[in-house]
Amino acid sequence: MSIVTRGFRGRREGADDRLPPGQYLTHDFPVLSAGPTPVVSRDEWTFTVRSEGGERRTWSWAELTALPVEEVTVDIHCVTRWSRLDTVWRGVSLDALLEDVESAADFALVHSHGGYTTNLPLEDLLDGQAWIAFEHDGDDLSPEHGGPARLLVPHLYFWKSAKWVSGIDLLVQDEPGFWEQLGYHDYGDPWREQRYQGD
Ligand SMILES: Nc1nc2c(c(=O)[nH]1)N[C@H]1C(S)=C(S)[C@@H](COP(=O)(O)O)O[C@H]1N2
Ligand SMILES: [Mo]
Repeated sequence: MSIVTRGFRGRREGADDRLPPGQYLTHDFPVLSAGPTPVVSRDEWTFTVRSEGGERRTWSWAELTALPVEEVTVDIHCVTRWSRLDTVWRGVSLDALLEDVESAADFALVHSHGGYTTNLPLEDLLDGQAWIAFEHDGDDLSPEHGGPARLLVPHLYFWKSAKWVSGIDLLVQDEPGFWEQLGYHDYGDPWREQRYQGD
């Protein structure tokens, strides 16, 4: 006789614990872009932070890659329900970039070549939570995945990880980005399933 009680199955280690509600696991790397892939070379690439007072700080490719480069292994979750585990990236943390930017702003609006935008609280870009990433799984980031460089903010739904990132505006007041204006959640925490406004 076997007595199987649901409560005694124990906690399974592995993928199940790492999948937020409503997500499924995928091993390929889907491309999700709201428009055509902009062509930006490393030579012409720049990244500009504009503070709430209008002060600007711009980094060239050489200046970006002269900063400490970190390798991170993270899980990513798209609002269309696919998740990938243990994706490997190399890039520069936003902590390093924002270190000597003076700001009292609470919000950030991220801009991309091609016009895409997305918003998030500034604190979600800090403390080792966000990177400007330019390598993925050991290769230069391909154009369709956001190369030369994209934002990587893995703790929020992946639409916050702006591809072809060109800059960040630091704002006193929150401003919705591209998907956020179209009804997606302002914050987008996958573990709280914040897909749409009101979730
Ligand atoms: N510039 C830009 N960034 C973007 C998008 C986009 O359309 N344009 N799509 C977002 C969405 S919805 C997702 S899920 C991820 C997809 O990244 P991937 O194409 O590398 O999988 O990029 C995000 N960043
Ligand atoms: Mo997405």
